[in-house]
Order: sequence, then structure tokens, then C-alpha cells
Amino acid sequence: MITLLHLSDIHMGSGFVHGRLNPETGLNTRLEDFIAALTRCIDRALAEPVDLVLFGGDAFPDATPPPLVQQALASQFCRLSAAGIPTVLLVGNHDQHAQGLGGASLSIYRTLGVPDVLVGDRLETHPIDTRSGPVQVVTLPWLTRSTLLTRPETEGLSMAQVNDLLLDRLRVALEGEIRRLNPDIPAILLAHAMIDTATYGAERFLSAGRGFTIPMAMLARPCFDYVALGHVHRYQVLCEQPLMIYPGSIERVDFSEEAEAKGYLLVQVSRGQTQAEFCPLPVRPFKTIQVDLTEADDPQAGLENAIAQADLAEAVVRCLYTLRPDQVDQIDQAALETALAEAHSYTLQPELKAPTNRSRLPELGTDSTLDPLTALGAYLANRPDLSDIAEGMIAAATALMADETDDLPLDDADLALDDVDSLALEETAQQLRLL
Ligand SMILES: [Mn+2]
Repeated sequence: MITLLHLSDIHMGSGFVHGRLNPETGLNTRLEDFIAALTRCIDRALAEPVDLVLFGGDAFPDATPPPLVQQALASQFCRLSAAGIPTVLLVGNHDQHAQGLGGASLSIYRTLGVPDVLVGDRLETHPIDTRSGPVQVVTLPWLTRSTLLTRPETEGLSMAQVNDLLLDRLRVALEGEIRRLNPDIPAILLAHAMIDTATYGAERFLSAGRGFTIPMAMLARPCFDYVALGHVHRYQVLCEQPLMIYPGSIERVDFSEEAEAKGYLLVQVSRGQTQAEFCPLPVRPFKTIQVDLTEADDPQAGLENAIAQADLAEAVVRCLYTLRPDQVDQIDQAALETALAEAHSYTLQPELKAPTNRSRLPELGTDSTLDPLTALGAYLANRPDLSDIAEGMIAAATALMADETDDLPLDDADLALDDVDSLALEETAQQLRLL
């Protein structure tokens, strides 16, 4: 039996906007949070100790992390190397460099020849000797069309056709790896992929309209004793036989992960009896406070009340509130900041709700042809805010149309040009031009 630790989607260096500067270390607190979460994973791997560590991809937000962030990740994985625990680092979509192969941020480990660290940046099988015996790990990094297809092959094809072609190629290539597996040795598939049955948030299917997805059945093959996934940030078991799991991200990358537990998996791999345990990590809470104040008599009190009811301690907080334009002056920003001081960090995100939505000027539909004066009349009929100058505008427009500019009633009190909102006039002109 092989014991392994499976973690994924570290995204080290992301979400700085949710942190603040730690004056003692000079580091963003969210970087410290992510380092702490990864440290806990590695601590556990060493404490067990496990026979193998599998990382499912997306180490950083992109392929060119700053040296400080690179080092933060490397110093943790090097602890495994020093302890002689084999580790497979899979390349996710965030780790790939846009410019071709070999540019992945994780390739440096292979270049440096870090002992016991393998980089999975292509579809291949890695035979690994662990303390508890040999194991075979098939790595399937994030696929892009350039991985398995050449440009002439994809020319003129739709996205759906390209995806079908990519799946055909993957099926053949994976079959090749599977046929070469030694059936007497445990086999694991480590894949960074969007599986078609994965869910996210409130059970929404992620795959809808989200590009390349792989049917679960293509990877859930009986030859594998465990299928270790990466890419989706929400922990989920996709298949029991063989066991196929997304461990999810190890820290919250953004507010979409507010309600999700974060952690890693401890997996005991044996033929037909693989078992996995989800191990939660004590990560920083995210908290959304959302309140509609448009009906409130005292919006400030309503907002402060909503804040007081939330558990803010050490949390990353966002406060979303909706106001009418005339309520803006009733909000005391400084008082809100005091009320939110207990949070680790917070953002205030007011949204103004206009009292009525402006109508779409049905009279000015594209199918009707109106003369400019009729169009202006229809426009003004929908702009009660311009009613005091409407008559003057029509008079001026009539004069313009008749080319009687000399007779423009510039002195007419009805058309007090100095008072006219010049933006409104400009807008009128634009609307007319659009006709
Ligand atoms: Mn990913």
C-alpha cells in the first residue's frame, strides 16, 4: 500500500488585494496565509511520513512569479526533497507560458535536477520507487490545442471541432500510456483538467461554455488505482471506482470560494481499495455582507447593523450595499471604517440604483425612419429632466433645419443657453446622429 498526499491549486502569490502589508515581515499577509497553508500540507507529509506527494497544478497565478513567491513555494517542496519523499509537480493552465513548451514556471525544478522532484509538463508515465514500493504516475498537464495539434490541423475549425479533435488525440495518446503500464504495480493518473461532471459553487456545472473539458469516463479507467485531479478549486469526489478527486485549492483565491472548505487529501492507494481522507486546513475566512438600503429610512443605521451582525474577526470582508442616489450623503464613510476595523481587510462596494430606468425610446426603433425634428421630439418626450428647455431646443432645431440660423432665438428666455446642460445637448446631438 502506498500512502500519498495530494494537494492542488496553490496559486501562491494571488489575492494580494485581500491582504495588507505585514510591517514585521514586509510581506503581504495573503502571501503569508498561502505559505502557511502550504507549510501545513508539507508538515503533514513529513509527519506521516507519506510515500509520495502529488501536486495537481497551478502553483502560481501565472508562469512568471516574482522571485520571492518562487522561493516561498520552492522552500516548501525542497523540504520533501530533503526528506527523500518523491514529489510530482504537475503543470496547470496558470503555470504554462504562452510561448510554447518548456516555459512552465515549474520546469526550473527539472532544470536544477532537484532530487526526487518530477515535473509533469507532458503526457507521460513516471515510474517512481517509494519507501513502500514502486508506483507508476501518469501525468496529464493542462492541454492546449498546441499540445496535441498543429496549426494547419486546426485551421478553419470551430472551437467545438478543435475540442473534439483534441479529445480524439488525447484518447489515442492516453491509450498508449495505459498499454505500457505494468499491471502488477499501482498506477495513478495525475491530471490538471476540467472534467465534464465537475461542479462549482452552488452546484453549477463548470463545463458549460468554459472551453476544453474532458469526459469523466475517458479518465476513470479501471487500470488506475487513483485519479488525482487539479484545476477546480472546490473539493469534490467525482468517481468512486476508480477513486477520482479534486482536492480543491489550499487557500481561498477569491470570494467565489467563500463557502468552500479548503484542504488536501491523504490517500492510501491499493488495488481496488483506495481510500482518501479530506484534511481541512484552517484558512482565513471570507465574508460577504450584502444589504439593500434603497427602502431604508436610515441607510447608515441599516448598514452598521448588518456589519455588527457579521463575524468579522480576522476575515477578508466585502460589504456590498445598494443605495438610491439621494441617500449617498447619509452614509458616513468614517463610521463604516470604524465598524469594519475588526476585519483583516475589507472593501466597501456601494452600488447606486437609479430611481427609474431610462426608457429605450421605442419611438426611435431602427425600423422606423423619422425626420430629425420628430426624432428630437420623441427624445425630449422621454427626458422629463430637459422639459424646461425642450421648447427652446425644438425652436432652435427647427431654425437649424430651416437654415434660419440668423433667426435663432438666442435671447429668448426659453432657451437660456448658458443654463443648458451642455452634456445633455451633446447627447441629443449624438442620438440624432445615430438616426
Ligand atoms: Mn487550473
